[in-house]
Amino acid sequence: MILDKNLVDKFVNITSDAAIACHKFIGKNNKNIADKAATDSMRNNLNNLNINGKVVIGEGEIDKAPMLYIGENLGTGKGPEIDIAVDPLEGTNFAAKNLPGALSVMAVSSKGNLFNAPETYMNKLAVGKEIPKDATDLDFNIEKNIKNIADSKNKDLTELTACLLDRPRHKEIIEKLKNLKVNLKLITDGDVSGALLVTNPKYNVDIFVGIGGGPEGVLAASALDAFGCKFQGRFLFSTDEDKNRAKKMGITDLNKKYDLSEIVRGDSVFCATGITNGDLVNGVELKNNIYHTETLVTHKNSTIDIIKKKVSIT
Ligand code: VTB
Repeated sequence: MILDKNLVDKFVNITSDAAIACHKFIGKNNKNIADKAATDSMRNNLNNLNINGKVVIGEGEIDKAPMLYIGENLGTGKGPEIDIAVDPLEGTNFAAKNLPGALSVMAVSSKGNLFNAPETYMNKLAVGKEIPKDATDLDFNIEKNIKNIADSKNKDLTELTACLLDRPRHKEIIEKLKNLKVNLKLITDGDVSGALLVTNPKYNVDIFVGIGGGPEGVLAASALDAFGCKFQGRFLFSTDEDKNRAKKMGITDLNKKYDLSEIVRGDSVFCATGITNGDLVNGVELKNNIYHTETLVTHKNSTIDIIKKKVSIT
């Protein structure tokens, strides 16, 4: 197995370190400085690993360096070929404003198994593993998806909750959900975390829907795969530039609906460390010169865990 336990532990250290690097910039109302701290930490640590890694989901193209850019090679080059998806600081606003929900996120797979996603929006749908696969679909209208979820959970519509980004583009779907008397969980940012709320009934979210970042969709999909949940996504290309870039990336059908199995194939690892406290994990805490971090780690077919780490201040 390429992604063995030893490598998984190292990936956990990487998002944990990136979260720690961000810690001193929480609440400084400066998104860029916090993002840079997390990115620099992630890049340095990944470059020290004995892998032949390549960024398939990053923060832009090469001209946007110093962010981790799509196509960037990482690692010593002496090791397995690995595809890496990164979002060193997911929820930059949360970190800058000291609000709950900031995460440092990474997903990895062996080469060729993570979708090489363009930096465009994606229309997404995620539901928990208890919902039959054919009960929901990105191409069903929201009324049908909600009614089918209610039927399969044997619940009233008023007992269901839909999570989506609070954006003007979702005005219509929000109105429809309100008319159905479904409860809303409207998040301001952070739709990796939002999508993962369908993984456990304790979060009380029955469906995650709506348009968010494509890269965040692929990251969420890798964790949802380990949880056995359903995810579908369709990229939205609005400008000619977007469309041309997609074609260069080998996407021929710009309107294609992707199932989870086409976004993440085979084995994958997902790590998300809390920077500020959130639904999934707690944020970094500094006590007596020791940083405490919490990381949600999923490794398909082997691990779903919250790893707590203590790291002495250096
Ligand atoms: C989401 C969310 C991110 O961007 O993908 C969102 O997960 C989508 O973009 O945390 P808009 O803000 O343009 O709606 C973030 O909110 C920020 O990257």
